[in-house]
Amino acid sequence: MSDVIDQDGRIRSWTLTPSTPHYVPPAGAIDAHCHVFGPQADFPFSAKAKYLPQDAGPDMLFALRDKLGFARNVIVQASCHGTDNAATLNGIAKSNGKARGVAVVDPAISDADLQALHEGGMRGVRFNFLKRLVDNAPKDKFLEVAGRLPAGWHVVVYFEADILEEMRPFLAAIPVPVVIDHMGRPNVSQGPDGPDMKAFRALLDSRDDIWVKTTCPDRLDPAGEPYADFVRSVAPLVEDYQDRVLWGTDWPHPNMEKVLPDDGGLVDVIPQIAPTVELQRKLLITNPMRLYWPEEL
Ligand code: 0GY
Repeated sequence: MSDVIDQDGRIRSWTLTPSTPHYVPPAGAIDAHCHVFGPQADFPFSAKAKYLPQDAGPDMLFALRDKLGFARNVIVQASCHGTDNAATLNGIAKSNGKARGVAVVDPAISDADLQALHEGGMRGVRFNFLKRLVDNAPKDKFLEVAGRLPAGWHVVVYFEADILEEMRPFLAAIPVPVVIDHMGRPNVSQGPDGPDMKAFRALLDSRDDIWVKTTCPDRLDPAGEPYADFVRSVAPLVEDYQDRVLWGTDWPHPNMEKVLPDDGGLVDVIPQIAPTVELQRKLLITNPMRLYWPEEL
């Protein structure tokens, strides 16, 4: 048994000792991509889960939020919970209005159940195309449900750079705003003008309501801190698409158990990809508020 695997074989993919970041986020900053796992006694994992993590519930998430200097969270339903959004809804409910969420749904979900998710604080659905995380990604059914989402919702799409070209017609057909997770996972070692970033910019240029999470240096830059390749590839993107970028910790970092990212170190990447106060305000407050708390603007 290793330090990160418990006696039931459940994995811990987050550090127990995150550093306090040097960078202090502006008041009201939003961690716009994080998850909760369980607690499994109340919210068991899906029978189809591709990984089985240890509990990382809302109390832990909110303690980290406070330690890192954030005010709110956007909790994205993790694939290990399948299409039962109860754990994510529980996190939102426990947040005192400081969290909203993105659901994962069976495309056959009823309109009434979508509305119930809205009332529980969900503001979008996520379509996951990573074969290591989900068995099926039925584009036709995804488009059908995307056409009947509650007003103001968006679609979050998770895919990797090698399928960007084949994703284009599908992404073009989504009838609501689109948010791309982790920039579609480009190879950041190619730099800001490399083929992956070029292709991703072409996608952003194809419609003005595609947003992007400039997240996951830990996943995208295997060299680790200070994530130099990530910074040099992503800073120009934040500058050029400054009204459509979001940022998040990705805590509890599903499937990252081999190298546990230091969450404080991730926060310290922010001023490197968004070097001005104005860019930081957009990235951490204005942009996520527009998607998740528009009624407060
Ligand atoms: C992420 C990335 C991953 C996992 C999930 O829902 C999930 O299980 O999103 C991953 O393994 O790349 O955004 O958390």
